[in-house]
Amino acid sequence: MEDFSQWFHNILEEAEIMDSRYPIKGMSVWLPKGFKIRKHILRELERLMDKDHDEVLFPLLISETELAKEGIHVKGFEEEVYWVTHGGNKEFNEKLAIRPTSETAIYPMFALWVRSHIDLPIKVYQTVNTMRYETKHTRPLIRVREITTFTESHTIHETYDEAIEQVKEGIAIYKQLFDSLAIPYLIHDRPSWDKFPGADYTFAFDTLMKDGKTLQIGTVHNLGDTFAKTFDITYEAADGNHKYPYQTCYGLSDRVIASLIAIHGDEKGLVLPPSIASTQVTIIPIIFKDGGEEVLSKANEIKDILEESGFRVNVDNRNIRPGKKYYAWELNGIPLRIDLGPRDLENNKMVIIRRDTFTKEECSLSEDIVSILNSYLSKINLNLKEKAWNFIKTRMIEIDDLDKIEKIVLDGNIGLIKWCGEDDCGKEIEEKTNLDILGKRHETNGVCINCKKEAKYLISIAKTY
Ligand code: A5A
Ligand code: MG
Ligand code: ZN
Repeated sequence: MEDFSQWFHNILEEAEIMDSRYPIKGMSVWLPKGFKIRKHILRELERLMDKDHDEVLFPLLISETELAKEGIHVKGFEEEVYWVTHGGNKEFNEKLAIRPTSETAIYPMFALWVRSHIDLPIKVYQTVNTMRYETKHTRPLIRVREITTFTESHTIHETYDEAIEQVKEGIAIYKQLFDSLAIPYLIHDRPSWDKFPGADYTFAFDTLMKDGKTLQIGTVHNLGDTFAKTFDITYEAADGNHKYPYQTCYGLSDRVIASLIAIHGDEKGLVLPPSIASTQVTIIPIIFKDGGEEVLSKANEIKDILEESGFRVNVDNRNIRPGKKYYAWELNGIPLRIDLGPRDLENNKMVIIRRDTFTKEECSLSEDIVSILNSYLSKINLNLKEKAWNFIKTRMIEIDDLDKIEKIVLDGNIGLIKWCGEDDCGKEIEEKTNLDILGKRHETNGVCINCKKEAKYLISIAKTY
């Protein structure tokens, strides 16, 4: 892709996903087509979350006292907080923070809710907007100052082991979500200097944009008992002792939607995975002067059959040229198009066109249309997944010479290097290469690429958004 940034900007506008002309930096408007994509993704995420979490909704504002309680946490966010200082003309005695994330909104309430071990575990999530005064270059969906689709989970457990397990469950849920969206990801154990402020450790999901820069699309944190101690959350254990519980939190944002659009889209527009396409099949009746009614009624008949089996179908019977309809189908990324004209009817067939490959195939109208179209949708899903995973896999390159890292990564790759595990050495690698360490992938041996001491981990290094 020549210029990914420009392409991304254009597609949001042309496919009517977002209007980024809103007159405040870092904030955009969701347009109907974009909102539908958002809705289908959220629906899938909620389906996964609801299996083992309860949905809640906390207030937008956090008192300064609560926000300031956890020292490391507030330090991590202090430059990014939006403050509400006035009610009308009256200045507040205590200013109020607009949540940059909700630990300090939720945990004072956890302190009230948690009494006994029988109250645990608690697993809640909410989808809200949060605000972060980002100073890096903002881009719609990718780095915004108002995150409009922040799905954050917060859990609380009796033991540290349970928190460790919950982190694994959070990772498993996000894997299922990304798999259903055909978004490839690498999971990294974040370096200690870049973990979530207040967490014991952080796992991040990273994906690769077409310009070779990685995007962090989700994080899962083990908070240990740090916040429990700060917010005085205690429970009475079975033995009658009062103890601090252990917590985790994990979150996703608009970036999931950004990566879905960016990874599957092409020069012609969006390419939506069938699972979240609000229209999965569009039927285009090719109507000339004669025989129009018959074609249209057949198109509607096919639509009814498909809808009955759960497909999301549309008959594009607008009074415009077929070429314009094809163009809209391409731009909007509808997985399948069915062309149906009088000739086709005579021959008892229809033509099926795939958005991902543009392959055209004829299909007899006497066949089992439902199972044929189902198999098309699975093929599309599989193809999108394979293409996207191949892209990221071919761009992971092992490097053993520090001097070569920067060039190889700036050519659009993710570098895999060996590291000793020492913070100072890791930060030095970042400085020398001008890149970011994404985190550990797994343990290894050999020598550290920088200090030449014994290596402990294979880590990824990349140019990040
Ligand atoms: N409470 C925890 C879950 C939390 O806030 N974690 S986090 O700070 O890592 O944010 C969760 C995810 O939100 C990140 O992994 C990233 O994908 C996304 N995110 C963070 N800042 C963002 C921004 N300014 N614009 C868009 N997405 C952002
Ligand atoms: Mg850094
Ligand atoms: Zn080293």
